[in-house]
Amino acid sequence: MKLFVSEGNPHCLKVLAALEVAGLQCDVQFVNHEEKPVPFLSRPCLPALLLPNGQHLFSPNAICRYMFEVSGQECSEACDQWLEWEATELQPDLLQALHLAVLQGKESEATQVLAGPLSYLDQSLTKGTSPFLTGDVLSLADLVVCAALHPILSAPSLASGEPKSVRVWFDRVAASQSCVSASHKVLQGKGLQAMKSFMQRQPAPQSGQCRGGTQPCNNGPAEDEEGERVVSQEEMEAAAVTWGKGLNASTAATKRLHPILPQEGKRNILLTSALPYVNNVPHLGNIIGCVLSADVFSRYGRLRGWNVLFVCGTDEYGTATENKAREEGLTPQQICDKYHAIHASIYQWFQIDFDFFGRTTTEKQTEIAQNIFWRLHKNGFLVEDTVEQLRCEKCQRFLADRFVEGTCPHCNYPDARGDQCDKCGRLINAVELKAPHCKVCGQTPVIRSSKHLFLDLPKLEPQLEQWLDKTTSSGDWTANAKQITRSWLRDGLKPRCITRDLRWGTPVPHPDFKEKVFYVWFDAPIGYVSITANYTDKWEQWWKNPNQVELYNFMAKDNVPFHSVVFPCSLLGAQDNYTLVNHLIATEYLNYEDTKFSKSRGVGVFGDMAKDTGIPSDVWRFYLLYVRPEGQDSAFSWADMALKNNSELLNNLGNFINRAAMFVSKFFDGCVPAMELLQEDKKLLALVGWELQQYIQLMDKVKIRDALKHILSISRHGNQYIQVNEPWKKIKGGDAEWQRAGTVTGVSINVACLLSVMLLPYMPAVSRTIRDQLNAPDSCVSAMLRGTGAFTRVLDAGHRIGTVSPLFQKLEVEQIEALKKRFGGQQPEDEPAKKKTPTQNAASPHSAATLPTPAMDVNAGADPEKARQLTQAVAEQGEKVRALKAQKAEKAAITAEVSKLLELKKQLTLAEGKSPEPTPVKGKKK
Ligand code: B3M
Ligand code: ZN
Repeated sequence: MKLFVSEGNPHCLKVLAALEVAGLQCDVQFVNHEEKPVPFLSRPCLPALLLPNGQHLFSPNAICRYMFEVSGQECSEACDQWLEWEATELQPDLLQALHLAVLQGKESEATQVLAGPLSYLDQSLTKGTSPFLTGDVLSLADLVVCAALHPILSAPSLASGEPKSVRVWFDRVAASQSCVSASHKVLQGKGLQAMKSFMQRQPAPQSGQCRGGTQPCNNGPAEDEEGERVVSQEEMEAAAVTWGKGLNASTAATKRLHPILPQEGKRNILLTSALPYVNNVPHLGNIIGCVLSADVFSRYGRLRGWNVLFVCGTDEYGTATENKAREEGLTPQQICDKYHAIHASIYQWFQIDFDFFGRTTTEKQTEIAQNIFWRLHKNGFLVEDTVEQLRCEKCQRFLADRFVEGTCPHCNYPDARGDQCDKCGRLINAVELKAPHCKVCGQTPVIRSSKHLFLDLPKLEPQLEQWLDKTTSSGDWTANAKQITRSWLRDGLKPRCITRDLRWGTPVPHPDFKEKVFYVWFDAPIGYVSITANYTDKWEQWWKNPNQVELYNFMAKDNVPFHSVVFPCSLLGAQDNYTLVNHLIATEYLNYEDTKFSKSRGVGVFGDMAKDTGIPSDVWRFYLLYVRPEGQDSAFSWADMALKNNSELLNNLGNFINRAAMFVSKFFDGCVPAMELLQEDKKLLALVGWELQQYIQLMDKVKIRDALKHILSISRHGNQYIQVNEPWKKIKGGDAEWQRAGTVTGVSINVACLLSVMLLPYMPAVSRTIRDQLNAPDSCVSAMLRGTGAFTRVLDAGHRIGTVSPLFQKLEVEQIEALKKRFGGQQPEDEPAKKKTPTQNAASPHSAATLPTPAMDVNAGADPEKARQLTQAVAEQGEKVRALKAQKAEKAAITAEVSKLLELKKQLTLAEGKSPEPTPVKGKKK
């Protein structure tokens, strides 16, 4: 007997456990996931058992059962039933849960998926009196079910919500020698991560979503053997009908008129992005975490026809600003002015389309913050207390928040800040820090007392919980936002100090606290309100209008508790009918390559440097959104950025749009040809329509990264459609063929138009360029994303398109290497040790020392206009070559055109100011 298993394959756990319990002699062989040990099966199928008679078993439960029987142990009817349940009920949910947890990092969603089967298990366990599933002794049923649940229930990040009876039973079974050793062999102590490569080979379990009832059912696509979605006849016909309807003139785009105010009968969306600290230059992680994500959603919302107001601004008060002022020898106000302008220009470059970008150091801020303060005071939600505070005798000041660092009292992280620990995320009272030291001079501070005011969170807790229950169930809160909030409440709320012994802040108006200012985290969220008030006098229509307004807050996860607990408590306690957050959207962290962004070490790309890379703003946006830390930390990687640019933007999306447009301009004199749909065209319409609907469903739920993938799927479908239908060949055929070429071209150019709309939130400039090239009416923008979304014909036969040119440029390896080096934190050796300031960075694009490759030397002999023309010529020539090859033309003819193409490419390289590729040495004389 021989058992084939593979590492990280969860189905192998149970067979190994069963083997051990059965005590059989068996040769166990670990093979890789692709191995096909069962000769007559065309797909890999593990585990598999080779029987002495040469036959194979390859259903995991059948293997277990066989082993038990051979060893002479009975498998009762009850046991059989459990095996049946495990295979048909538990497994589908389990696979979905593993997919969510292992590949998508969506742990709380994974737990939700399993709620149904676990409660069934719970009922069975609590109904009976015996400790095991089928009686008083451990049976095969226990082994199989326990092994199946093992990866999930033994993962610390996942196990928590399961019923108690299940936990007790599981711990009992999992502790058995057979389970322990099976788990060790398969998971190697790596837990969930051990299963990653196995899970990546499994088809995404989509239809399973409809079973549990907790997830929206998306009529998960049926797939054929190649994994392509099967489109039904009805779907195709429906898609063709939608297509035929064409543009509805009534959906003309509405212009944005300021001030934007809530409107009766509309979805009124107030959208905020966390207010970036003014004391530094934001890095890519900051940008994707708040402003960029919020920008994409607000652009999308406007396309959907919602009435959106998007506000943001710089967060200017606090110790961090005072620190920076000291560092740069400026006043805090000068620092704010300087960095506010830097922030504004960075966001402008990234095309962040705020309705208003304000700041927190304004009169309105003082007015509104003090008003909220007095209301809290009057309503009895502020309490006075004497506080032990750290004071640095050397610096002669109280060390609030960021002036002190030490070891976290909760998790022992050595670099905890005075107010929060970056490692465990918990809030800290500076005096609780172990081994504290002054950040300015390094001395150990002493403890002194001072009188302060506290927001009485315990008193507000019942109201808060009631509101949270409602808002988190009706709104879209990201899983991390809910989880962080829950853990805050679980730990119990304590009064929070809202005053500080500082100068740079909103003054506390109470006469007993004249020398103090508000704590930044009391003050900053009020900035959303005051910034809106600086935008319009009618700000209360947004902020004191919870019935008509939906509030979305975008932020990175470390900001969550202030937006879900502290700020809502301030507003609830003010009792002034404030609009509270409905949807709290928090990202995880973005790392830089395999480390963290660090201004001081010069590691990572900061907002002001992105434009110096020569990579267009839209491409930056695309890549950041492609790796948006949605549900899980992610990383920025130069190599990956180049890869995604070259494969997804250039070869997939850009190629499709450019081909479609080139066909119109070359084969049909720039006019969209007549279209007569055949089955194949309708199939494409249905496929595209489905992707569009997925996109809308995901975007409505702010799954920005996931939605982007559906745009790329559309162009992939489009490329395939062109490839199969070969319009460049048919154009040369008889009437019928010529007409086919027309239909395929006409459908494709309309798909391109749809893509321009779907792309708009992500890549606004590219979207605009496509629409210009297609000469598409503005009304198409508002037409296709309304309601459930409709892919309809917007460019009719006879429509004249504009001038076509390529949309994207290749990112070359050497260019990327140079950038990677430049932002990798090492200083070039011959770089004089200049004092670095954020605006005048040592690694400026014009300093030759940091630009070792000629590819980046953009100034030498570059001629942008010529380059543009040549780019077009290269594209056309490339198309010609492709067409010749496709026609299987004579070799000599192809070679001639290929050498023209190479010559054009060479000229292009020169016009771009790069040096041409080195000539290959092989076979040539020197
Ligand atoms: N400035 C923290 C941050 O940028 C803080 C956000 C305030 S939002 C009201 O991460
Ligand atoms: Zn000091």
